[in-house]
Amino acid sequence: MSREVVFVTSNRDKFREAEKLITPLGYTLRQENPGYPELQSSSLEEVVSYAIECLEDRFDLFFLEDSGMFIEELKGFPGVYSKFVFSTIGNRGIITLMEGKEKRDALFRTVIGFYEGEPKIFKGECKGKIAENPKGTHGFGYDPVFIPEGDVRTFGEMEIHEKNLYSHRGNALKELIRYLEER
Ligand code: ITT
Repeated sequence: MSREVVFVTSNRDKFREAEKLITPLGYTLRQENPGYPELQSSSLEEVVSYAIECLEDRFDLFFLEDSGMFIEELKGFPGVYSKFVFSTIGNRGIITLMEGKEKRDALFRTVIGFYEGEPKIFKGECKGKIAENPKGTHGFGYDPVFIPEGDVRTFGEMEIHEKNLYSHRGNALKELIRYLEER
């Protein structure tokens, strides 16, 4: 059986993070970016399930994922709107929204949809805090403002392998890898 796995994503940084974890196991990871309709939904799981349905005729074995950052004091914002919020107010806007807030807890979530004849869902989370100021030049998106629990640095200050140790995506990918290894 082929050990090639397709990761459908427009995001090269996500791909690099996945590659770091998956290729040492002997799989080849290929990035595809065919574009698919993104459901407007309040659930990452629904977005992913719908996307899998849209693409299941295109690839034999693939996965995709949807991620979001949920800030406790902002009632879970930006959550499923993370992409729009990042492209509009960005990290500076997040820092401004957090001004004067004592509780800076936040949660990153990733939901992976994997398809090989049938869909499967894998999830990962990472608890952390919103930094007082953006820090670091690594990674992408909200990485410079998110400090994972167990460290004092933002994801933006970490190499990919370090981020993978803590991250929502790393945790979801580890679930996927466990499944791939056991099937
Ligand atoms: P896809 O093509 O895979 O959907 P995307 O970049 O559109 O890639 P998402 O919709 O999953 O990714 O992510 C929503 C936003 O959340 C995205 O624009 C990023 O800015 C941010 N984000 C997602 N994962 C992140 C991570 O690990 N670190 C920092 N920001 C992240």
